[in-house]
Amino acid sequence: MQLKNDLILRAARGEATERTPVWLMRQAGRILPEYRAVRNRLSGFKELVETPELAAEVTIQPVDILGVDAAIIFSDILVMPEAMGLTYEMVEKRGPYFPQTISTARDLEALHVVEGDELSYVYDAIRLTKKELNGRVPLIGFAGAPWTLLAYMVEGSGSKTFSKARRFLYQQPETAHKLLDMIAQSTIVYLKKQIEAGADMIQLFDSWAGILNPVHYAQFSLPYIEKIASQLSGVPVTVFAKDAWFALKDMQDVSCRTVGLDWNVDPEEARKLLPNKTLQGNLDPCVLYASPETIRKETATMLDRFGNHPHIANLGHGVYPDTDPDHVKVFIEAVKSHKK
Ligand code: 1CP
Repeated sequence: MQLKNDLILRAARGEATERTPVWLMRQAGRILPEYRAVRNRLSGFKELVETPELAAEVTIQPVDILGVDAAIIFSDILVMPEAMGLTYEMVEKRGPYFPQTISTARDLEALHVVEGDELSYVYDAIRLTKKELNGRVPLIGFAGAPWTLLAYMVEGSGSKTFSKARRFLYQQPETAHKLLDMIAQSTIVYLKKQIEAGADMIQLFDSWAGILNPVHYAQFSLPYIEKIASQLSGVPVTVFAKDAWFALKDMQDVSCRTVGLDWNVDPEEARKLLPNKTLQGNLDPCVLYASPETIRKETATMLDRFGNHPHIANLGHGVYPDTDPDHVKVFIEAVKSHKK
């Protein structure tokens, strides 16, 4: 299937593009009333994730409604722990919850490295979405980075500090490495199958990168990201490690094409540290609460700071749930009409 709009793929490969491509992290489930309408008909989040027809529908909504240059498959990073044997629940208005957690080496006995079919509902959703997109824009597949998934598997839910998960690294480093390796192996299988099903691009979310100290990040996160990224071929890979400004320079050596930046990173600094990578980001999601005039001004300033460096415009993290979709459209239009 020939893509009608492949701007984001060309930017990811470092090629010059006529304009900067744009999409938003978490574009497919947080802000659109059209999403809420689908979601409210269902028993819960998991029904949506596990029903390919519905997942495809909400994946495509932001393409139709917001005009983004890529779709991201509607799923969650937590489907992976579940496929390995640790079930999650999604509690309304509170977030994920794991009835069982990992706290000792023995707990790993209940887990297995996935063979792939555990997550066939994701590949079915990708195949269906590709068909329905009919080449309009590329489709991004994704997974959580091993450290971020371990954090949820040990902690059992979201947390401000993830102190149980960090404590685990100090008290049981060998078990942590064993678990990280199981997650990495599972993720390689999973992402290869996403690519086979039609994902045009892959993003790894290391959402809790920034709570590790630099030494732990180099020991417990980066090697597993590299292990995954180096095994994926044929499509460009993006690594988004939130708040890991201290590891930016190390990303130069990771086998990915694009590095995602949060809004704490100075684009000009990132350009110097990562001369051979495409950069993605990094507008503060709170800019979208401002007036249209301010959104246009801030977006132009951000784009100018990336200059001629290969760039994919995005926010510095997921769009916040109470953002006005009309303000998101102002951001997208501002990127599209910007003169390089
Ligand atoms: O039904 C609902 O509306 C529940 C809210 C929701 C949604 C829409 C959750 C619960 N997950 C999702 C979908 C989701 N999650 C997508 C799909 C598409 C999209 O929204 O565009 C993606 C890419 C994710 C990825 C994800 N899930 C991350 C990484 C990205 C990031 O924001 O840092 C993380 C950390 C999660 C865990 C998760 N899932 C849901 C919540 C509330 C959370 C965060 C919990 C916490 O704060 O620890």
